[in-house]
Amino acid sequence: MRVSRAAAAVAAAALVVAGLSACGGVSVSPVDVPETFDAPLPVPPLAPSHVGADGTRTFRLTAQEGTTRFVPGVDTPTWGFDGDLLGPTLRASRGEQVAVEVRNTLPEATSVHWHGMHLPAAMDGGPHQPVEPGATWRPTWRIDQPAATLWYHPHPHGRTEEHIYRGLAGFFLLDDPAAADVGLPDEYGVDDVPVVVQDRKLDADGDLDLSGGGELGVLGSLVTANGVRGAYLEATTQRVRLRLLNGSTARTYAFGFADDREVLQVASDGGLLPEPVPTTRVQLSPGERAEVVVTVAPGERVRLRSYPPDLGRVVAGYAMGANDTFDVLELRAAQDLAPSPPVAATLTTLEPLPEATVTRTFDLQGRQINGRRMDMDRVDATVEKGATELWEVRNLDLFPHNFHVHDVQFRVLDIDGEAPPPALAGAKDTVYLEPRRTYRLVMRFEDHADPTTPYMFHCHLLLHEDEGLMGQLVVVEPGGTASPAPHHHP
Ligand SMILES: [Cu+2]
Repeated sequence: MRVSRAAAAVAAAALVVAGLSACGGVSVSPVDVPETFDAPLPVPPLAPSHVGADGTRTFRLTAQEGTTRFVPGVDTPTWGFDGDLLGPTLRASRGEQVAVEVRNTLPEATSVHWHGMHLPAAMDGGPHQPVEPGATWRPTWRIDQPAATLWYHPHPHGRTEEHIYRGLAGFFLLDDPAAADVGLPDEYGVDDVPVVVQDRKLDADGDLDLSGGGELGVLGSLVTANGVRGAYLEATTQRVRLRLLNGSTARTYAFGFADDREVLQVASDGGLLPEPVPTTRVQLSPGERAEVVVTVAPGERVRLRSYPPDLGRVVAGYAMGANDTFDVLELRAAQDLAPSPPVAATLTTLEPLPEATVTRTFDLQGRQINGRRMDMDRVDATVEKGATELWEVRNLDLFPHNFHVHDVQFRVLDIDGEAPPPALAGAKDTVYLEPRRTYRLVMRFEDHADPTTPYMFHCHLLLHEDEGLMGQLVVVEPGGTASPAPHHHP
C-alpha cells in the first residue's frame, strides 16, 4: 500500500458522504460528519496475556497490514496491531512485571513506544529500538506509577506520522489496586470506555492521504472514534467514564457535549486529578489524554462534539482547525439506567512539587529545539538519576506546537508565571504550547539510568517530530557520563 503525499487529492471530496449542510451547526466545517450516527462504537478488546512462573505478565502484539472501510464502499489499506486498524487494550497493575512480544509483519521497520510509561530507556520503543520486518522485540519492565490511561504507538525515526496515521495505536491502561475507590465507573467497555479520536483524509483512489498538510500537518475530513465514523455508544448506567485520547497527527480537539452539559474531568495524561474538575470543554492536542465522567438521563441521545479549540495567538488559525466544529460520537442512554456511585470529591493527593536543582531552556521554532534538529548521535541533555529538573519550554512560532517528554510525568508549574488551569495541574506527559508563552515544567528522573540509551523529548505534532523537532536525553548515575552507543545509519 501507499500513502499519497502528492497534492492531487481534490477528487477525494467525491468520496465523502454527502450531507455537509444537512446537520445543523456543522455546515461550515471542513470535516465531513455523517448524517446519522448509527454504527456501534467498537471497544478495543482487552489484549490476552499470560503470567509465567516468574510472575511476568506477557502480552503479544503483531503489527500487520489490513484494510478499513472509513467510507461506504471504499476499502482503504491500513495498518493495525492484531487487526486491520488500531490495536487491543493492554492492561496491567502497579507492581507487576510486564513484557510485550512485538512482532513486525509489516514491509518496513517500525517500533512501539509506551507513551506515558516510566520505564528503562532500552524498553521505551523510540527510534533507537527499531523492530525490523519479520523480527520480534520483547521489552520488559515493572509497572511503577499511578493508575492512568496511557497508549502505545510507533516511533520510528522520521516515520512516526505515517505509521500512526496508517492506524498503529492502542491503549495501555494502568491500574493501582492500592488506590482508594473514588466512585469512578470501572467496568471496561460498559461504563468505562476508551475512545481514541483521529482524523484522516483519503485521496481519489481511497488511499490514506498525507498531502497538503502545510505548516501543521494534515487535518483530515474524516473523523473517527475508535476507527469508526458516525459511531454511537449505548449507555446503560447513569454515569459513563470516557477515556479520551487524541490519536491524531496534527489536529487539536476541544471536546464538549452538543447541549453544553457539564462533565467531570477526573484524570489527565498521568492519572487522577486531585479533585474532579467540572467543565464543558476538554481540550486535547495530539498525544494528550483526559478521563471524563458524563451523566446521562434515561432514553436521551446526546453527541460528543469537538468545538473550536483555543490554540492561542496563532496566525491563520482557520487553517489549523481553530474554527472547526463537528460531532464525534453519540451517546444513547437506555430507558433503564443502572445506578452509578457518586464521584468522590477528592480523587488523589498529588506529591508536593520538589525543588528543582537543574534548570534547562527549550525554545521550539520551526523544526528545531534550541536551534538544532534531531540527531540520533547527539545527546541534548544529560540528566542525573534522582534529579528534579525545571524545564522552561517556549513556542517561538505563531503556530501550534506541543511538548512530550518520555519516561516521566511532569507537572506544569506555571504558564507565563501564572498557575496552570485545573485540567493542567495534574500529572502530564504532553502539553500544548500556545505561541509565545513560557511553560515551566517540573519533572523528576527516577529509578532508571542507562548511559548508553537516550529517551526522547519532542513536539507531538507528528510532522514536526519527524522533521526534526525532537531531542535526546540520557539519564546517568550521579556523576556519570552519557556514552550512547553509536547509531548505525541505514
Ligand atoms: Cu510542533
